[in-house]
Order: sequence, then C-alpha cells, then structure tokens
Amino acid sequence: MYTVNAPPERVAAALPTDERWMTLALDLAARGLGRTTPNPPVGCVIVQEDEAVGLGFHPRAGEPHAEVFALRGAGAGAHGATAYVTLEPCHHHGRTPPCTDALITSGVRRVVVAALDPNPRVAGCGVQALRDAGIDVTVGVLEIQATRQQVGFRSLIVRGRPWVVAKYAMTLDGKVAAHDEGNGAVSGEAARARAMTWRDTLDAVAVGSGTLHSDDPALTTRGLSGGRDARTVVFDRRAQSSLQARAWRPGSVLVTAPDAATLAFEAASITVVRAETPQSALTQLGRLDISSLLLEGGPGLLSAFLDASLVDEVRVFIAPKLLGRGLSPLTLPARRMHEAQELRDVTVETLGPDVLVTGLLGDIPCL
Ligand code: AOF
Ligand code: ZN
Repeated sequence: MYTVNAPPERVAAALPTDERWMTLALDLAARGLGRTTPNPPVGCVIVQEDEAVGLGFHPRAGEPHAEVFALRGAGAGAHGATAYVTLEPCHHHGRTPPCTDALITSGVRRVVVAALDPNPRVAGCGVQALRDAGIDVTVGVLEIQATRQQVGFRSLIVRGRPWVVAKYAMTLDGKVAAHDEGNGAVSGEAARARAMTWRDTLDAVAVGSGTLHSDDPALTTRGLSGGRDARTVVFDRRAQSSLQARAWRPGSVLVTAPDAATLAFEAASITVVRAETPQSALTQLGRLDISSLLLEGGPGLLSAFLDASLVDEVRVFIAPKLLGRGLSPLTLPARRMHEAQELRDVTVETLGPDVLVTGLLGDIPCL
C-alpha cells in the first residue's frame, strides 16, 4: 500500500529538471488516452545530457509499451541516459516482454518513475528489478498527475469497475439538462466542445432510455480531428428503446433488467448486460474492459448513480441563465449541509459565458 502523496524521502532523490521531463512524458502518455484499455496510458522520455533523445507512448493494448518506442528512438544514445516513465516499468511477460529487461539492456543509468503500477504482476517488482541491476531509480515525480491520468486503468485493475464521471449542464437556478446537444442547449459552444473531448478520451459514454428517446443523441466526437468515439452504453431496464436510435454502433452495450426480453438487441450485435443495481452494472461493464464511463444523462440516470455513491468525479457546466419556477427549498435534500458530500481537487474554469466546475468524490485507486 502506498499513498498518492509520495512521502518526502521517496522524491528526495529527484532533480530540479525531473518534473520538466516527466511533464513531457505525461503529455506523450495523453496521446494514448481512450485507446489503451485495458492497459494504462504511459509515456516515456530518454534524456541524455539534458536533451531528449527518445520519445514514446503506449498506443494500444497488444502493441509495444512506451519504453520500447522511446528506447528505439534513442538507440545507442540510451547508454548512460535517464529514462522518465509515467508508470513503473513492467517486469512480467504479458502481451509484450518486460520493459525492465529492455531498460537494463539499453544501458540507461537512471530511471525516474511517476507512479508504481497497481497491477499485482508488477507492483513494485519493476522498480526492484531495475535497482537489482544497479540502476538508480527515483519514484514519485508528478505522481498525483500520473495517477489522475491513469485513473481508468487503476479503477479497473484495483476495483474491477470503471471510473465513473458524471457530466451535466445546469442553469443558475439549478435546472438540469444532462444532455445538451443541438437546439435548446443549456451551455454554450465552448462548453459543448470541451465535453466532446471527453468522449474521445474516456472508454464509454452512457445515457438512460429517456434521453435516448427524447434527444436521440449521436454521442460522437463529431468534428474533433483525430477523435475516436467512445463505446455507447444505454441504460434501459425494460429494453424497449428503438434500435434506430443514433447511439447504437459496433461495441454498444445495453444495460437492462435480468428478465427483460432482448433478442432484438442481441440480433443487432448489441452486448446485453443484465443488472439489478448500478453497482452490478458497473462490475459487468468492467468485465467488458470499460475502464472509464462518462454518464451523460438524463437526470434519472445521474441521480441513481449519485445516490448510490458510485460517481467518482463530477464535471458540471453552469450557464448564466434562469429558467424559472423557483429554486428548490432546502428541506428537500437527502442530507443536511454539514453532511454534504464535498468534492476534492476542485477546479473552476470559465468557458465563454459558462463556468465548468470539476472535482473528485472517489479515491484514486492505488495499490
Ligand atoms: C509499462 N509500459 O507502456 C504500459 C505498461 O499485456 P501487456 O504486455 O501489454 O502488459 C500490460 C500491463 O503492463 C498492464 O496491465 C500494466 O500493468 C503494464 N502497462 N507497462 O511498463 C507501458 N502500458
Ligand atoms: Zn512494459
């Protein structure tokens, strides 16, 4: 077990330039976001005399790891160099050979790791193997940023379920439209463009049957250049949604009640998950290698997950508009103010006229 906040002695060996190179490694890793599942996004930079001589990132599961690409780029330049890796190098034979072997053979003198790998097949062994080979290893540089970036992988491997992000837009008087494509959108263009990028980097997007019926959302990244569309998940306990809805595409999942009739969906190659509770749905989505799930609405679906304390992160757009019919009185909520769930690591950003507030409810899974 280790905490996300690295104890000072772990990062004591860090050099002033380590954060700069690790930032580059994290930027490289981000290129794999949404594409590597069930593997993590990982980036690697090989630095020789304050110059990057090799860059790499893990593009998708089954392909070589970040270190391999970076070492290929560096060639003989890796000898005596420092390798910056956003995740502890693997020390096991998976779909690919161990990165520890590749690093040791390359002759790197020092390896700087952002975060340990919670995969029980790696978990500390990678670092140990490098140290046993006489390589100087520093762990914990930009660890918080790295674990945030790897949160889907961590959730899947530690909890067996996806990291759940609730997204919605609301007016200043608290009227929610979880889904906001097209006409009558609550938030403005900049906010909607931002939300579009989340469909590119998270594994799956979910809507309830009400939203599917009323909005018929396409749930795509539309104009985003190089964007890839997340898998779609439709929560419909009665399995009566139209198969003509735009959200269905290869890889789509229907989450429904155990006794629902689903032949038509199966015939259309839609994967059917039968679950009584949101918790059980998440476990089964995890088995389908969905490591992160964006809840796009509507209010019924969002409330079910929020009330079951299954939301790990919220991203809420607030639009400076009023729709009227009042503010709800404080006697209605389930909790009193001193019992309110408070978000951690809160960020506030303006996007055109709108405000985006994000924060965490769940803990980032570590070892
Ligand atoms: C690294 N660098 O870039 C990644 C790592 O089946 P494999 O061979 O692809 O191994 C997958 C596991 O390796 C994955 O669960 C995680 O523990 C680690 N991912 N490790 O050294 C990388 N993607
Ligand atoms: Zn590896």
